[in-house]
Amino acid sequence: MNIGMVCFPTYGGSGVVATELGKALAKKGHKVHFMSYSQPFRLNLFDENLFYHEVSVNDYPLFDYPPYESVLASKIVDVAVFEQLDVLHVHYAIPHASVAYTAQQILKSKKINLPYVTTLHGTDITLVGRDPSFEPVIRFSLNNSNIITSVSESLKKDTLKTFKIDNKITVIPNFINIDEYNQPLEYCLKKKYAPNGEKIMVHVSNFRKVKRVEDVLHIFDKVRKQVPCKLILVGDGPERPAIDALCRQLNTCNDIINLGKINDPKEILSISDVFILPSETESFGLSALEAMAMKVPVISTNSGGLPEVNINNVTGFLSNVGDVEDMATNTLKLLKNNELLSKFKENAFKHAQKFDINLVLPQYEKLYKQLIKA
Ligand code: GMT
Repeated sequence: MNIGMVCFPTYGGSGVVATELGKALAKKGHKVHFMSYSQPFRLNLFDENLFYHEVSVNDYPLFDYPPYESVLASKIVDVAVFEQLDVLHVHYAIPHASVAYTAQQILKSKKINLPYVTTLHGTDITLVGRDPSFEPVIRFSLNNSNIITSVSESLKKDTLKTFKIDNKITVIPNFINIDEYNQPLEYCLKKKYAPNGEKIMVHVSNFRKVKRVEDVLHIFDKVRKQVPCKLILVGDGPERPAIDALCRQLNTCNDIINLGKINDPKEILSISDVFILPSETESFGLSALEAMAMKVPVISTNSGGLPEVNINNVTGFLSNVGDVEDMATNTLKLLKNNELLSKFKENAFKHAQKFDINLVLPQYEKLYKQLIKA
C-alpha cells in the first residue's frame, strides 16, 4: 500500500505513535509518506520505503497567523496525485482531520478517491477539543472521517461524551516494539547518576500543566526522606521555570538530574527503578508503556486511559489526581522492598508485551485494506 501519514513532528506521544507506525509499515514493504512542517524527531529517512514531504508556509506580512492548514491540504493533494496514495492516516484531530477532509474534496474534483483514517490521541479531545470554538469543525471532520480510531477505551468514551459523533470509533491501543526494548544496552549510566547506589525515580514528559510535574517533585521530596534516591527529569516545556523554582524551594535540586529533551529514553529507563506519571489526564500514557517495556514499574494517577496501561498493584500503583501522599507511599513500598520491586519489574514487562507492535500493526493494516476495497 501507499500510505500518507500526517502528524505533529514535535516531542509528544502522537508524533511518536505515527512515526513508529510508519516505520513498522515500511518494514513490511508498504510505502509511507510523512507530511509535516518539520521532520518527526524519531524518523530516520535512511530506512527503506519511508519518505518525508515538508510542508513549508511562506511568511507574508499580511498573515498574523500562517495558513498552515491550507498549505498542508495542498501538500496532501500534491503527494496523493504524484505518489498515488491509497489511503491517508492523520494523527490528532486538530487541525489534521479537517485538513484531510478538505484534501479529500479537492481530490474528488479530480476524480481521485483518498479515504482517510483519523486517530484521536487525547488532548485533541480532552483539552483543546473541549474549547467550544473548535467544536463544529471537529464534529464535522470526525463525522466525515472514513474511519476514526482512538488510542484507549477511555478516550473513546470522552469523545462520545464531548462531541455528537455518529461515526463508529475503533479502539486501537498505542504500542511499542518489544524487541527493541529487550536488548542489552551498551553502556550503563547508573554509576554516573547514582554513584552511591541510590534508587532512581524518573519522569518523562513535555512539561505541560496537564502533566503535574510539580507533583513529581513533591513525591520525590517525601520519598528521599526515607530512601536515598535521585530523580531524573526528561523533557522540557512551559512548566520548566516553575519546576526549577520548586526544587530550590524544596532544597532538592542537588539530587535532581535535568536531561531536557532526548529522542529515545531507553538508556535512562534502563537504569530507573520507578516511573512517576501524576498527570491530571492522560488518554493512554505512552511514556508509561515505554517505561514498562524497559521493566520499570509505574506510579501514576488513575485518570483517563492510565488504568488500561498501568495495572494497580501489578505493574505499579494508581492514585487519585493530586494525592502525592499516596503516590509517595506507593513509591516507598517498591523502593524499600527489592523483592517486590523485582516482581513488579517483571510484571510491568510482561504486561507491556501485550502492546507489542506485532499485535497492533495488523489492526491498522486491516482498516486501511477495508477502506481501499470499499
Ligand atoms: O501528552 C501530551 O501532552 C502529548 C500528547 C500528544 O498528542 O502527543 O499525548 C497524547 O497522545 C499520546 C499518544 O497517543 C498519549 O499516550 C498521551 O496520553 C496523550 N496525552 C494526553 O492525553 C494528555
